[in-house]
Amino acid sequence: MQITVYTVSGAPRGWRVLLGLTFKRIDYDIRLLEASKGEHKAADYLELNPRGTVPTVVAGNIVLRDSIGSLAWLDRQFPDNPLFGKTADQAADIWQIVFEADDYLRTAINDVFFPLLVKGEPFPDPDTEEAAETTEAMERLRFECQRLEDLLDEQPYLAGNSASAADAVCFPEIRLIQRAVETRYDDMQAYGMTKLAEQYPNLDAWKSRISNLEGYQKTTPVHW
Ligand SMILES: N[C@@H](CCC(=O)N[C@@H](CS)C(=O)NCC(=O)O)C(=O)O
Repeated sequence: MQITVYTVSGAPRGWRVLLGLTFKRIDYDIRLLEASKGEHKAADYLELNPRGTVPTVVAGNIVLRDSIGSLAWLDRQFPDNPLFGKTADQAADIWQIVFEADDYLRTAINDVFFPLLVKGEPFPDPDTEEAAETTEAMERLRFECQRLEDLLDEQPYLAGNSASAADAVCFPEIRLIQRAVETRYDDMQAYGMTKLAEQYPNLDAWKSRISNLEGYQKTTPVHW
């Protein structure tokens, strides 16, 4: 079955699906849309996905318009190398990490980095209301990073010995922090978020582990 993933380079939700396919060792095509040209809001794309969001996954007769929904479908359609575990307990563990990441980690990342990385704004001046909001979002982000760090204390992946949907959902978010350090070092230093490897050694090793998986390179944003 031919699987095509419509996404935007670096979009975290699109990246989730590319990683899920990689973990399951399923081949796929990528159709990269250029957000700056509004390609995700063009009429032909809106026919596939009326919300104009990415990812959209087209596989045979099915069109999937949600990243986590796509991971769940992939796992039912192709049971090898499961993304949601083999037992009920593993599934519960993975779904919990997935939704916690979607609710809390994604929100914290968005609150901290949307102005910086998407709008290209500097971090707000100290003593402003915006600075207080960014500091508070950064605290939430640190809390979420520490939770993931703790999960990796005794296992190589977030939910056990093999890469799962939990890793597919969390990896793009954590990789985005590294991206911010690489591209906006001074801003990140102001918030004490430049020494990620020292602060979160388990997360750092996990990031390398995933980056070394076969097929990972195909998932990476084109200009990173
Ligand atoms: N629940 C959806 C959310 C998709 C979503 O919001 N994707 C972002 C990119 S990460 C997007 O398309 N943003 C552009 C927009 O909302 O116009 C999913 O997980 O697939």
